[in-house]
Amino acid sequence: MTNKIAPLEQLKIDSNYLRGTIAEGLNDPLTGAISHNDNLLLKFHGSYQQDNRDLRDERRKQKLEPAHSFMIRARLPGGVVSPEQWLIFDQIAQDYAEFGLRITTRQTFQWHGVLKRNLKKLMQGINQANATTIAACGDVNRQVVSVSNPLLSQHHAAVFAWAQKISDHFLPKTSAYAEIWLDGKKVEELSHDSNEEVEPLYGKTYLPRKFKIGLTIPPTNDVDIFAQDMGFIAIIENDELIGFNLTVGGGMGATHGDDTTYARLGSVLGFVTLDEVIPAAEAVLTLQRDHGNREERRYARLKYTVDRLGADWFKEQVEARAGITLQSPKAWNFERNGDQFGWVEDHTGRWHLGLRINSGRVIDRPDAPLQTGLREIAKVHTGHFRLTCNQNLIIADVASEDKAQIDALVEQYKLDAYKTQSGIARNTIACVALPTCALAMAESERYAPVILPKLDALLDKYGLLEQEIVFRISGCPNGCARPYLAEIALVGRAPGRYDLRLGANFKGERLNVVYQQNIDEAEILTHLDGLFARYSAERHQDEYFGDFLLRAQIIDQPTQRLIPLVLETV
Ligand code: SRM
Ligand code: SF4
Repeated sequence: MTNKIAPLEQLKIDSNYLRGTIAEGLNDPLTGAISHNDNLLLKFHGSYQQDNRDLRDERRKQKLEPAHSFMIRARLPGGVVSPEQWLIFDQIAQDYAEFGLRITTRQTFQWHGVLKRNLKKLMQGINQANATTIAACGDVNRQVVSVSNPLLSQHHAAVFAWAQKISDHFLPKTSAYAEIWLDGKKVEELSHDSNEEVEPLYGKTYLPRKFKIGLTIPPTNDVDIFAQDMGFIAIIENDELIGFNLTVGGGMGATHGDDTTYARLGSVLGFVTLDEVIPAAEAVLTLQRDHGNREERRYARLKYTVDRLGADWFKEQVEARAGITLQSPKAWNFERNGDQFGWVEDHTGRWHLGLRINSGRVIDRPDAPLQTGLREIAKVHTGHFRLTCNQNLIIADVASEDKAQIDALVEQYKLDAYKTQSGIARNTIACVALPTCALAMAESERYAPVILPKLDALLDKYGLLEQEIVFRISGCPNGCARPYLAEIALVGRAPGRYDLRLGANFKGERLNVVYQQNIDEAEILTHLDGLFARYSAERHQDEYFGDFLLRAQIIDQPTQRLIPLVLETV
């Protein structure tokens, strides 16, 4: 193993706990941008510098600097938002952002297109809503996601409380955030000032790479538990939450043409009791802190650490660090990784309304003024909102007598798209991609409304319009829409060209495989036309599309790669 660390590692060391020169850069009026290094550090504060890629060429021709702006991501554990918070988030979107509010695939909000001069005001708005953006991005534990399905009653609340607790436990402690964004006002948990003690858990170099945690309650897998670095599958016995199955090493990101990078399903390490949750979680996170690859960021995620050192070794180390013995995993059964829509009543008689928000974009369009509609609902709603990992929304905790009022607003503002959408449309996720994402190779969010009607037409031909099919589009192989867990996925290669991947299962427990590489829309539709025809004619009763493709041997059994080919760091 060489001792050469990745440049970002040195930057973290030199940054004085994530300060860098961000504050100075924000005050520089000569440019709408900040420096490259500050941009890398800014991620830890929950923001990315971007530029509008639609305008790039034109501005280059005019010898102007790119149209720089910032994306800001909130940290909202479990995706829970109060009506008061909603109204503040909506107001800052109107005041400072360009593309409305965006519900992400990790059940939080992003604001895009924020100019440098407005960045601090937007951050302060989020903090006024009693939320934060710290560690929403960067090499730290990110937004902790938690099951959204409100039918899961009292266990739902208990699991959400665990999500909150885990999120708080792993929050960075540096006071840099308060200094830069809140004018030095130090919120309690960020108030350490002794240098050695600033980050007791993370230290100066934080984690080697991003780290993601999720919790869910079977039969719902709406968080895609096997895509998380660390996952907790709730185990309920005799109507009581007794603990969790612990998973480690899930992740989606890969690079086209590089087999040493790959999507991986989390491995189930064992069962932990409630007392063991925090010690076990801390053991996993610190193992990754100490053993993750800090030389080559490509291999720095926990999934590569687990594969490099072995799941058995990893399990022993978790036990040793946490001072526990992991029990054998308990049985679980998932049914779906998508959302369900419409009203459902919970065990206390309160109601929850699942609404489909296409690609999570809450914005006023001529045919559907969603942002206005949700603002009007937030003004009268007395419960809360729940963002889902499928980019959708639940208006949660509604009294029977208030349902009619919510229904009327939903209808007035065209928030009831789910009622007329096909089974595939209701189960679609598309990542942001163009114009804001710097890494996009092809369209995604803007392509979903183009391809979906064409897929609907094919499905209709074969009487499959109501069939639920998980469909996901990512503008590049980083996989922000978790495409490798979709029955049908498009992964961008170049403008208008995608890999067509097929055959994950409906419950998010199997990866799909590449069916065709680098094809255009006409080819995508031709392939799917033939496959839908066969599915319609040959499927077994209640058989999902992904399962059919595997049974009919149209695709090969996906293999879970265990050891990356080139890794010489141990
Ligand atoms: Fe992501 C990078 C958007 C969920 C894997 N992701 C990015 C960036 C920040 C691009 C960049 O680095 O410049 C994208 C910003 C686009 C924009 O304009 O907003 C971006 N990721 C998103 C969001 C907004 C997609 C969405 O449509 O909702 C999601 C925000 C989640 C959140 O609220 O925290 C989002 N990203 C995911 C997920 C899904 C998940 O976590 O469940 C994944 C796959 C799971 C995983 O992490 O393995 C994901 N994003 C990546 C990767 C690949 C990481 C890897 O291990 O290789 C990158 C690139 C990177 O980190 O270098 C990336
Ligand atoms: Fe951008 Fe790629 Fe993520 Fe889509 S999958 S948001 S294109 S990084």
